Amino acid sequence: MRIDVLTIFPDYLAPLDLSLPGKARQRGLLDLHVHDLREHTHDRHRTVDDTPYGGGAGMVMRPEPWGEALDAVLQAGTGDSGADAPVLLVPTPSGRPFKQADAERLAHEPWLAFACGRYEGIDQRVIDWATERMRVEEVSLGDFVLNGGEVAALAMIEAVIRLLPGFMGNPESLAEESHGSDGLLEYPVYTKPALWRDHEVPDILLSGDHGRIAAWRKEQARLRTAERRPDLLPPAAEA
Ligand code: 6GU
Repeated sequence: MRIDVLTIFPDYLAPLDLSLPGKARQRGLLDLHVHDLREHTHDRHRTVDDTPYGGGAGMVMRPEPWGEALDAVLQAGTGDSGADAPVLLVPTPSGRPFKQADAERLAHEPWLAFACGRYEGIDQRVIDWATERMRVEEVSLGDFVLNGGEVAALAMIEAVIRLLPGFMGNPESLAEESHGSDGLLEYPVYTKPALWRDHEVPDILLSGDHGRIAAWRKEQARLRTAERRPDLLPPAAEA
């Protein structure tokens, strides 16, 4: 998979050189290109923002550097990804929620690009122009505000690339996890020792009875989901 990231802070993406993503890059599973948006400015101060039309607080990212940067990405990536355009993800708190199902769907794409905005956002015409040329998705991590799209892009990239075939050492660990196929949160987990600081591992897990253990885990997942994320539970049957 090819991934392009456009940002004014390329260093924010440095963690993708580490650990599993780093290995995936070395092994050629992930072809990552991080681009500095300021390379596509032409004034002495390398200005990427300006005041909003209509007034108001904050600054808006100017469209021209974005247009040039996206043109360069389209030119560079066409060919070696096998696609003629990436799916463009625009992280923004005003996007629709990014879910595990999105990560699973995007993991099948040959080419993704992330447009990381700062300040009050990117001039909407950049999104509108891009929509005429590629699939564009404005997506959010949740109902809170970050300073820019970089940390969100990092999170989304990790969510996608860990699903690539061959990425994980132990693909079975993908089978049972929160937001997985049953839609519930993960049950609590324990390891040795069986007694630690007066806290015991639940007896059932030491019983060797795999049927009862599976039933207990399912119930724990349901209880935890009801407590923390009741919105994820299937609707209760009508009486
Ligand atoms: Cl995707 N971007 C920003 N800037 N803030 C966020 C977010 C994204 N998701 C939650 N907060």
